[in-house]
Amino acid sequence: SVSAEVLAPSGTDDSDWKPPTYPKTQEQLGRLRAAVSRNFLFSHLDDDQTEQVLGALQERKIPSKDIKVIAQGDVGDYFYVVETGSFDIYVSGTGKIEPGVNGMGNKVASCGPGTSFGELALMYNAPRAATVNSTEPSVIWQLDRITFRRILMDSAFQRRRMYESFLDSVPLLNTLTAYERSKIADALETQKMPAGSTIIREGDVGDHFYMLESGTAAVYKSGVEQSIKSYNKGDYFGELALLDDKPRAASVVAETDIKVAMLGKNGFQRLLGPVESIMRRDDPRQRAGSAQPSSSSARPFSDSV
Ligand code: 1OR
Repeated sequence: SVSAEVLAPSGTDDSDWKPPTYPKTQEQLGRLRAAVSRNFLFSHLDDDQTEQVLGALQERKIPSKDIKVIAQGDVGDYFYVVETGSFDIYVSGTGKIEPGVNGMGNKVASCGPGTSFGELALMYNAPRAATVNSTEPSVIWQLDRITFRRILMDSAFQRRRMYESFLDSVPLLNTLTAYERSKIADALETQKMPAGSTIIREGDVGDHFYMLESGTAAVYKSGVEQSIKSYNKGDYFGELALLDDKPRAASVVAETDIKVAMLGKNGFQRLLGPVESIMRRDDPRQRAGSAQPSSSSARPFSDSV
């Protein structure tokens, strides 16, 4: 039963547990590998774990729009990865006005290829927190709750916990929901660097966005001797090159030993869309430009990277 399984600490009396394996054609396996390669929850698995999870995933075709794959309040049975198609997510009982007659509540998010849903109920042994409804014919892959908990959850759970208080303290992210911040946690990598390291080099192609977890960093621009700005815990940098597909506008150097949380370009685009306008507003050149288009406030150099 669900409760007995929850009480059994993993790896004790069930050492002979094996994940189920569903045979797949080469063609299916190819599609599945492509779908999970875009999902951050899978990126921390080792080769063995990846093979076990791929074996345990089952293809499910959703033939049309308006199929409820998950109904809010139900018991959680599967975790899902989207291969093709798209889904809308609804939460009811939020206290906000709930328009429409579908009884599903307010739409809170949409998800498409490479994303996943249905992890919360399995992680927290809670009822389904939302309803997930197809908006077109789709293909998804489902993973049973036991395999999810045994293989995928530990790392995801730890990462969400580990980053929770840090992400709560980043001002840029405070308009996001806790759920959106946990999705960011799934995608972050922490890197430690000694004092003096160059984190970003002016002129390089930008492939990561950074948030400073500890220590301080300084910004330098070629031709200017002194640092033009410094960053402290909770500050972010490296967004401009990603937002506008431009080379790095300045260098960022660690002043002390530092820890940075890095988000790749794909995750940046997928997860930080809702705060793009805040990042652009934080950029002093944009502020100067929009407030006083032809005044003397334009700076001789950028102090954002
Ligand atoms: P689940 O197992 O509870 C429903 O089944 C799934 O919808 C849930 O896991 C998540 O994977 C997904 N709040 C709750 N669940 C959400 C949300 C969400 N977005 C996606 N799911 N949001 C907060 C709404 C107040 C939306 C945040 C953008």
